[in-house]
Amino acid sequence: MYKEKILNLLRLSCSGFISGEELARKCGISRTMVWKHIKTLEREGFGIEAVPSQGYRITSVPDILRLEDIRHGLRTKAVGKEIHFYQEVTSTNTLAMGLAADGALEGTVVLAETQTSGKGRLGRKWISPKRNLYLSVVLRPNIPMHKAPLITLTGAVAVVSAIRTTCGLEAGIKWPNDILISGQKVCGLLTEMSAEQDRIRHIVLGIGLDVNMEMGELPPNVRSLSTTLAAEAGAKINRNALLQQVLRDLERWYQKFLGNEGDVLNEWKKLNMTVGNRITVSGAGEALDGLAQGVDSDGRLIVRLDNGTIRTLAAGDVTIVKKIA
Ligand code: BT5
Repeated sequence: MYKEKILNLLRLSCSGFISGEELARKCGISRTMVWKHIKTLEREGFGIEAVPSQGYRITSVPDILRLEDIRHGLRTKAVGKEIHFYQEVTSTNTLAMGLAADGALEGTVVLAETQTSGKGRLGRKWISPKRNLYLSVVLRPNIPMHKAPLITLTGAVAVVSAIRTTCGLEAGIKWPNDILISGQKVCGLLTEMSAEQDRIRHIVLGIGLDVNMEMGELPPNVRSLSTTLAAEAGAKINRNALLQQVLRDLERWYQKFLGNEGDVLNEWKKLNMTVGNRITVSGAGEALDGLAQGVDSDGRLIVRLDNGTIRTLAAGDVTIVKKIA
């Protein structure tokens, strides 16, 4: 508790330096205790400069996820109120599905530094090196099952918004679940649900966001199609701040979705990079070639095939063959 207070005071200090005496007074502890907490912070990876007669100041923060930093100033009502944080899990989605089945509250988050069996769609793998973001959020929307794909679209809109706010980068959405920057994948979303008849019990929205890893940590075939926020921004990203923004934007867009799903669809249409282009869709039976015409009110992709037939697809892997201005 004192360690966190000292950290906050160091961060807030406008002159850069804050004396050991002032830290001790503000925390109501001895200067020796202040010194001990400073040493602990250094062991956790904070760079702290100590200058006689001036005091302490932070010179660098470690690239670690810290619950205290994520919770501090988060100000959401539900999303991220409860966060289960692990250094390593099999898959945050698998854990979140288990928690949800056991009655976890809406907005509960499972967060991990790394995953040993990160999941993509259709049994594919999500490679999960450290220094990225892997999280899953439990949601309990009162919607019919056929509307569930809209949760993926809502998540994508929220993540794009958070990327813009935190990193100043423009990202786009490739239907149904990819977020791209400069045409390269930077994030994948995986929505899983439990339902009985047409009633949704719970949905887990999983988000894998490539942030600060080295590109060399991905195998060449995946690397050639991907990027990271740090690579695009040209600087390391503060993952705690980014995650906070993802949680805030998710809550905001999820509430909009519950109020009027049309708001989410309109925003999604502005951000999407699929509609209006010639595409090939695979993974949904035979490969289809055609023009992506739009998405319907359930988030399904409407494709006009070359023979003029209209197909509405609930799932698939899209390759953009030709951009039509
Ligand atoms: C996805 O599947 O894009 C959904 C990924 C969801 C991952 C999150 S992480 C937190 C939560 N817990 C989980 O277990 N999963 C979710 P899909 O569209 O099927 O894309 C999978 C493909 O993306 C793979 O076959 C690779 O080609 C590629 N890929 C794998 N790891 C990647 C990475 N780290 N960055 C970019 N592309 C990757």
